[in-house]
Amino acid sequence: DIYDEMERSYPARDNSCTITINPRRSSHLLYPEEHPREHPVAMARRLGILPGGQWKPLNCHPLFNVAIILPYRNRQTQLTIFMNYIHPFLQAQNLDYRIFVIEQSPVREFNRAKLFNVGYAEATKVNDFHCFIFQDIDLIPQNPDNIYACTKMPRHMSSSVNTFRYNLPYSGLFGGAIALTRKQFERVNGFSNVFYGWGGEDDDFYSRLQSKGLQVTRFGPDIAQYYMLIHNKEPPSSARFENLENSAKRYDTDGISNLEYRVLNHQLRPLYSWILADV
Ligand code: NGS
Repeated sequence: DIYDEMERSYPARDNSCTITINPRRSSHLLYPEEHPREHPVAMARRLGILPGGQWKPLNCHPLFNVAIILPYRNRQTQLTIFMNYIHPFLQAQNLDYRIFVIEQSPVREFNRAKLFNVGYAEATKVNDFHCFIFQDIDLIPQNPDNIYACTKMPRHMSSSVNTFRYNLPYSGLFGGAIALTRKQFERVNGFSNVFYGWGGEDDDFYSRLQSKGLQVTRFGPDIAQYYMLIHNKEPPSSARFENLENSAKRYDTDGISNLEYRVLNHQLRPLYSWILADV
């Protein structure tokens, strides 16, 4: 039972929100690109979302407290599609959540992993989040039972993606969308900061989990289904294999322990908290 694997953020009490997990229910969402888009201000008002993309249920006590961290640069259309889709999805799960978009300033190659670390650090400054979801904005969860909260072990949430014909390409894949408690994340010193350019940072993170004996959880392929928004592939970085070869030497010294960045700008936008960072 999936529910037994969940790690609650708040103790159960009278009038705790219930979340019914039904493994047979799968909404096969097709073409989220074609869903109607609403103005962010109108959407926030209609759905009762607070500035900075925060929401929690008011008629029951939520069980899960989650920060959703999205690394970002230059993908406005995808961001719009993602936000239109994800708020109703998260509200249906009765989560106490807040969405952070961490945008990398121009010029240097994209550093997905370091942006996750920045998201963790900035989110932690504003609230004592119990659970973190780190995910790419091109991934749309298709099954409403794929609960956006943490499990007893770190969870690979996007193990069943349409572009891989809903198969896991390799057993150590830990990219796309993942969920970790703050404790689990801190235990491995977060992500490595050295992976500029595409590829390898997720493999490095997986090796960090293994080095601490943290087994990875995955829900079944029916539940873990994602639709990937179409975009051009990034050219892989040439440094990624070299960085991976000496991963183990950097576990304790490279991560949230030595994280350095500058916040250039930040705004509480209607559907998310926006942070522009120089990393
Ligand atoms: C591996 C990459 C990972 C990446 C995975 C899936 O080869 O970072 O492919 O990529 N590792 C290295 O490059 C060392 S995907 O097919 O989704 O674009 O996540």
